[in-house]
Amino acid sequence: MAVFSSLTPVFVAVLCVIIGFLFKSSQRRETRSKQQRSDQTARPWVDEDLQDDTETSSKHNAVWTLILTAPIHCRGSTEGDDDWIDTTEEENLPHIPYTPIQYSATEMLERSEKFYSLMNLRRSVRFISPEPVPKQVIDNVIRTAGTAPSGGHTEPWTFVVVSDADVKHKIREIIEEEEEINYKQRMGDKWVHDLKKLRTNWVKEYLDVAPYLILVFKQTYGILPNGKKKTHYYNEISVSISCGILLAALQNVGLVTVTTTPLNCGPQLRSLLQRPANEKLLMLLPVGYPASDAEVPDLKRKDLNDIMVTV
Ligand code: IYR
Repeated sequence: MAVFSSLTPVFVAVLCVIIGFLFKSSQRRETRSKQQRSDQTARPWVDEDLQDDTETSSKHNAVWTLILTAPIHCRGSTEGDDDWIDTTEEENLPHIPYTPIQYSATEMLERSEKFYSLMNLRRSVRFISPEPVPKQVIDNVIRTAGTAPSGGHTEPWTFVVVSDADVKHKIREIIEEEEEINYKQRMGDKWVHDLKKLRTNWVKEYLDVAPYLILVFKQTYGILPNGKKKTHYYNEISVSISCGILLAALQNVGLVTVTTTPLNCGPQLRSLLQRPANEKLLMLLPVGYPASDAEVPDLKRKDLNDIMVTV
């Protein structure tokens, strides 16, 4: 009895520690589930592209099934670093003199004005003519897009050019089905209301009509001929820059497009086009001449003073 009563303060102390621990961890659980609930309300839809690491199954891509697919930022601990190269293959890349293009100040001014006037005529056009466009022009605008700078010169882009009517129609079906859900559920009232003035909806006739659809994929990592993966630094911004150059190249030849980023369509389109798991759809551009009755919203651009700060 004496031993028991002398141990009582110890028991009480241990009990307090256990109760304290249980209380703390139940608080942590509560905070986590509150956080999850608020995340869900803040983000009502999930872009499936983020979880899309499934391999395409064609013979052409059979080799991909042997390769682990998660991009570097979400690799799990079970994946081996052996799949990745740790140095670049071109450590001794020679450097050569840069050949500058030189213009006089007058020429520069003239060219800057001309180029601005040309680009200022660019509009997102949703009414595209079915009139055929020379394929070589498309080849050249894509070559031009491929001149974009990229992180570590990794050139992390794939431009899929679709002219086949059946494939275009399948693309339309995929996009319209998802876009209907986007407009009715995922985007929310405010977003849909904000777009009202642009007169857009989920019906995308241009996907059948435009002679070409260019689907721009960002390669989240590269795969070398020996199967090793290569980090594609800044792949999203690199491919976005190449899209900007592509838009300028299209404008330069008098073709029109509308920049579209179909929400939640990436995985289905990637699978339809048999692209590997390291490629994620970034942008879809229907390309052609403008329809003769094409209309665009009468938008104004911000003044120079509203977009430029000079220090
Ligand atoms: N992707 C949809 C919705 C859309 C979103 C924005 I932001 C636009 O500027 C225009 C449309 C669509 O293409 O209809």
